[in-house]
Amino acid sequence: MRMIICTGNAGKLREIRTRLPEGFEAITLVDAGLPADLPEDGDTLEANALQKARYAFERTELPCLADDSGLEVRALGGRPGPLSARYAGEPRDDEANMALLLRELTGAADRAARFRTVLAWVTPAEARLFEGTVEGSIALTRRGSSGFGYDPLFVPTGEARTFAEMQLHEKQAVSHRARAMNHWLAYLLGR
Ligand code: ITT
Repeated sequence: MRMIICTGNAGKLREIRTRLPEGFEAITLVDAGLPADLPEDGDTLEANALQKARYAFERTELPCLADDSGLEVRALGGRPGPLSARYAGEPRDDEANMALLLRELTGAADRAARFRTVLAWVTPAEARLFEGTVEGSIALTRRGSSGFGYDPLFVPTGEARTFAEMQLHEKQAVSHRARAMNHWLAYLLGR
């Protein structure tokens, strides 16, 4: 099946690509002649994921998979959530986002957080959403150099290491994105 992975984020692209089964030919937004940074002006991960997948589908008529993800920190009332990419403002900057998060949690006893991914799958036949979450906590300092985004700060429950201290396959065993992909794949392959 030829499809588009509707993300401009190289880290997401890699994680999604490595989980695609045989027979899937996934092209990028740029391969499809579309902008890498698609509009996302919704208030929720669901709205943003659908907006990105629909944008690409309406212009290509190819099956489109889009991912919107957010970090929900309990002591911050669920922020930054859908605003995770631009938490510290424009231009988007992972380092500035992590610095702001550490600043906001200075002295916080409760560092619990959850990563959530919503995948939108839009085809000529349907539009569907699939969700995956992972519970964890925010480390006191950045640790590790693999992964992307907030990975140096996110420690999944039951682990001592951050996602950025893990190998890709270890992150994929528990991550929000991998779990959302499991639901998508079960739906697609189980039919
Ligand atoms: P697209 O919209 O092009 O897919 P994006 O980076 O804008 O890419 P989001 O709007 O979903 O994606 O932004 C989510 C933010 O959370 C952004 O800063 C990401 O780098 C970060 N993020 C998403 N998944 C992550 C993960 O698995 N580990 C660490 N950070 C992640």
